[in-house]
Order: sequence, then structure tokens, then C-alpha cells
Amino acid sequence: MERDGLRLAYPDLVERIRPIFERNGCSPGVARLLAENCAAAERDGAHSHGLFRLKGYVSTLNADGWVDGRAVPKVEDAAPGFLRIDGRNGFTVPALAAGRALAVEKTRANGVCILAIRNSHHLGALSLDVEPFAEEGLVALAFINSMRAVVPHGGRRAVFGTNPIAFASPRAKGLPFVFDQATSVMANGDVQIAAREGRALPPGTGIDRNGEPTTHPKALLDGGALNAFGGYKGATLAMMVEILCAALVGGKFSHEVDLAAHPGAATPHTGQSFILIDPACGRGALPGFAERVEELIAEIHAAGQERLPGDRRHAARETSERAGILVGREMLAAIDAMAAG
Ligand code: NDP
Ligand code: PYC
Repeated sequence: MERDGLRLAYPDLVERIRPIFERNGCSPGVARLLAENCAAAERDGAHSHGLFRLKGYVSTLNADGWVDGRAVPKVEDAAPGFLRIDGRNGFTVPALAAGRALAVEKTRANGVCILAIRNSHHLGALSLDVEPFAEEGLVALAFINSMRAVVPHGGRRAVFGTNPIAFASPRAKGLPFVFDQATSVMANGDVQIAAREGRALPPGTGIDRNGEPTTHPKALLDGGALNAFGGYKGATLAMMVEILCAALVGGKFSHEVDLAAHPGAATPHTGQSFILIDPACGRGALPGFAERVEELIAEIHAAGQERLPGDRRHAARETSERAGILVGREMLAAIDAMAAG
């Protein structure tokens, strides 16, 4: 044990947290997938959606039927380029795992495939959902809506979720190019972390329950709302995510998610959509896709941008793989308490 905590290899961290999910009603398969998802977010330095979320998973699994940890997703082959998955009120991660191989097969056959997941709950980092597709040579765009937390531009109360968009593309060199960003000024998870640590939010982050600007995380969380990033442009993207994840997939809009009747519920019961593209399809004599991406990245670096989106997560992953994932003492105690029940 170091002064700051314990460094654990990824498989050891997965094994440490997997019993938490099993103890709280997940099937062994779902428990493994969720443990891997949490551990991978922590490994990549995506702290707002890693171990920090364990408490939320536990309270959610115990929130009077809000989510089914044993759900078996139903994969529906809707059309050559359209795959629908009913999460059956389980988590989105196993729903994606259930349809992943067929989605890749369809993308390769058609050049493109829409993957539409509904009736499911997601509490993770979206980068983890898209990057594996790019590792297989595909371009992947993912969208997810959540629960009302973001105010429409010029409005006074929340309508949208924090609605992240993630994108992954193969590169000619090294790991895929990945970005993963909420359409809000910051993720709700980061507001919760600021509240816990007693830190003020930057001006412009959001409003309180009366619609007035606030920098107090607790005032924002207590009936207030986050702003979308970039004013009306970000709000428009948040709206697009609602359309793609609710209207398109047959799921709920974020404003329709009602956690109030299920004390402890922390996961949004919504939808997720993917657009998958096979860049090799129909290219004929065109120049190599991954090489063209590399040329663009070289130009961006030459223009002076050193850090690309995804670089921090990949660097954190490299450190975690080399030295282990650092789990703080307090978190370790919390994990062991949750695993012991
Ligand atoms: P950040 O604002 O921290 O980062 C957004 C993107 O910008 C990342 O790709 C990041 O790369 C990149 N980036 C950050 N700083 C720079 C910089 N200086 N130069 C270039 N690129 C930069 O993320 P968010 O707070 O918006 O989202 C955090 C997480 O919350 C995401 O993983 C998201 O999926 C998750 N989330 C999940 C939700 C759900 O419903 N499941 C809802 C909302 C959010 P890097 O990653 O390498 O830092
Ligand atoms: O951090 O905004 C967030 C969030 C919402 C749902 C899951 N994470």
C-alpha cells in the first residue's frame, strides 16, 4: 500500500469490484461486464464514471425494481443496416455486448449500421463503447441521453440530459482517435464530485432552482440545471441526442425519466444509439482512410495543438497498465465494505 492508496492491475480491480454487482442482484455475466466497465473508466482516468459510480450502482440496484441486473437483452435484426436492442430494463453495457458482433458484421456487409438500444441504463464513460469498434477498423459515433439536467438555451429549467457524444476513428499509427464529451458545460458526475469536495463551479456552469446563475454545486444539483456547452450550439446538439436516443430508438426523453418514485435510483432509464461506418467499404482506389486521418493529425500538430482529445485517457491507461490503477484508501475501504455487503 502506497501513502495515497493501493495500485491494482486491471484484472485485480475487476475481481475486487465484481462481487459488489453480484451481491446486489446482477447475474454473473452482467456483474463482470459492469465491473470491467467501471475498472476500465478508472484505468483511463475517467474518474467521474469509474469507481466513483459504484455507490450509485448499488443504490440503483436496490431501488425497488428500477433496474434489472439479471436482464437478458433482446437483439432485433430490424433491417440490413439497422439493429435494435431491447435492454429489457437492464444495463446498456450488456445490451451492447449482446449485439456487438452482429453490428460489426452488418457494418462490414453494408458499409454502415445503426445500432439502437432502448429500455436500458448507462452510467459509464462513452469512450469505452466506441474505441473497440475503431480497434476493429470501423468509425463509430455514439450518443446517449440521460435524465433532465441541462437547461435549453435561454430557458429556466432542465429538459435535456448531459447527453454525451463520443467518436472513434482508426489511425494509421497507434491507438484510435477518440473524443467523448458531454453536451453540457460539465458532466453531472463532475458537479457531484465538486459538491463532495466543497469546490465552487466556474461561472457560467449553470443555474439554481429559481433559474438564476449559480457557482454552488449543491444549489445546481438541488433543482437547478447545467448549461449546455457553447450556448445555443451545444443545446442544439443536446436536442439532437434526445432525438437519436429516444425518438429514434423507442426510448424515453431525459425529461420523461422519473427517478423520484424510486429512492436511490441513480441510472437514467433511456436509450443509446450508434452510427457505425466501415471506411474500407466502397473505397476502391481512394487513398487509405487511416493514412488520411494521420495526415490531418500531423497538420493539427504542426499548427500548434499538442494534445488531442483522447490523449489524456490513453496516457492514463498507459500509466495504469505499467504501474497499476491507483485506488485511494477511502475508496478501497468503501469497495471492501460494499463487497462484504
Ligand atoms: P471532458 O470535458 O473532460 O473532455 C471532453 C473531451 O475533450 C475528451 O475527449 C477530452 O479528452 C477532450 N479534452 C479535454 N481537454 C482537452 C484539451 N485541453 N485539449 C484537447 N482535448 C481536450 O469530458 P466531459 O466532462 O464532457 O465528459 C466526461 C465523461 O462523462 C465522458 O466520459 C462522458 O461519456 C461521461 N458522461 C456519461 C454520461 C452517461 O449518460 N453515461 C452522461 C454525461 C457524461 P480526454 O478524454 O483525453 O481528456
Ligand atoms: O455525469 O452527467 C453525468 C451522467 C449522467 C448520467 C450518467 N452520467
